[in-house]
Amino acid sequence: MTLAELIRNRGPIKKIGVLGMGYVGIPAAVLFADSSAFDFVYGFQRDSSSSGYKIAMLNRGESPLKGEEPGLEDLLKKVVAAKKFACTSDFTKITEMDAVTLSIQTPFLNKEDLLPDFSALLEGITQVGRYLSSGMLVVLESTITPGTTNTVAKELLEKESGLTAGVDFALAHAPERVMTGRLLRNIREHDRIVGGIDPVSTIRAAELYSPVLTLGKVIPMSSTAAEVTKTTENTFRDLQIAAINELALYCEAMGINVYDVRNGIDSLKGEGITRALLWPGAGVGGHCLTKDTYHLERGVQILGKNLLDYPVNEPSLYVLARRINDFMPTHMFHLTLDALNRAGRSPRGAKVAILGWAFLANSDDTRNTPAEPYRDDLIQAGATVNVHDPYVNEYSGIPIMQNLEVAVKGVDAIVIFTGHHQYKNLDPEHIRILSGKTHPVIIDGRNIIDPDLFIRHGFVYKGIGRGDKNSHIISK
Ligand code: SAJ
Repeated sequence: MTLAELIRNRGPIKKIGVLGMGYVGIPAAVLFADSSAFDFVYGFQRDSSSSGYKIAMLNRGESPLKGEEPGLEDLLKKVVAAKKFACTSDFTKITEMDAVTLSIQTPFLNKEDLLPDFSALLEGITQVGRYLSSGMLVVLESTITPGTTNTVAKELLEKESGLTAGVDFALAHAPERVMTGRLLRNIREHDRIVGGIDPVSTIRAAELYSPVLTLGKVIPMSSTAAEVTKTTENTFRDLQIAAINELALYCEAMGINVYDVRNGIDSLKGEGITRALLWPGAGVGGHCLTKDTYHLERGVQILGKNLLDYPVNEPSLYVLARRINDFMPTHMFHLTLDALNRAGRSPRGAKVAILGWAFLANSDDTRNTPAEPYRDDLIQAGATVNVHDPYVNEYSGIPIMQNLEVAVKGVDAIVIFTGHHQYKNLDPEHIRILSGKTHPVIIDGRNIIDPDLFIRHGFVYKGIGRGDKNSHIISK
């Protein structure tokens, strides 16, 4: 019997399992459960010491995600009350599912050697393989090195189940495209890349995602093309950010305002002129842009081995972009040293308040936050550092303050690392009094404050890309 016949006999997808209750898995599971096309959704979560708490929370209809996620909590309460969604650590229930998706983190172990840490993903795939039944669909939503679905994942599923992909079960890659703060909207409204290892798998996976799409549509392709699409869209975003970050560094050196230049460039409109100018800043964090370039690089090394025609001894443009973006926290440190010096202070013994620990504005997501290497540099230089963030409750080994006044009390410098809306209306006079300094330092890593306002109140100001202000005269 062919896979198409097996799937026809099994009938439409009714029961879905989602492995990995995080920023990707939770909204996906809730939207599947809320769709009238499906009967029931299990969220599968390991009952581990670090994340086992999520199981009880989710079954109470409470979201473990702390940042602002419009609509998620209400929808979760609705599907739990309707008994269409439950979270469990009993992976044997996978056998009952028609389709299983995996949304598990795929960080990099070593970026230099392009070595990813697939341990959590492989453990998840092993669990699915153990309880796989014929005619089932398996979908990888995690961002992975191109070629992974049709090799590593396929082989492990076949080894664990004794079944054959493309014959006994369907297998596809349908990468997530969500951003914290708009998880539900992104899943509903973004087009969905769906890449099967064969056309039958692609069609079955399209059947899974179509019911939850409102504005978005399914874009079918092969699993490898889907993997390259996902890793490349993040690599290109990182490249665009690196381009404007480099311009910001140039503008500082030339004494001009990068935002004037950006507005100028952006004004050239008209047919065929596309310009995706992004925003310079204190650094690029998160779980995606900081690693997907390396997945793409690894993919071409594996799939394009000895076939790639590229300028000899020239670095990858994409990896260079990563290095420029990874440099921005160091640049923030250099700006801080220079400003402290202008205020007659050295970093040794200085007190600094970092405003914003999350990598993204108005979120609680601290993965690969660019503020951490900056804090490390400050401490290395002998400074003491307070960290404030309205959304982040805790972070391993670093106390996070929720009270802004306490965080800036008695400090020599205030350094904005995340563009949370709470920081947009900082009152310079109030902050200056709390600091107890005549010329406190303020470093704006996200261009959210008005430099002139703070300069008028005696601050020593520095901003990313603000060559027009960074050597301002210090007001008496
Ligand atoms: N950043 C800048 N300048 C910008 C935009 C972002 O410095 O103009 C910084 C942010 O401050 C942050 C980092 O880059 O530290 C990443 O920000 P992001 O807005 O890219 O947020 P992510 O990483 O959560 O979302 C990206 C998105 N990818 C694309 O738009 C191509 C999202 O659509 C993906 O779903 C997500 O990666 C992912 O999960 O892959």
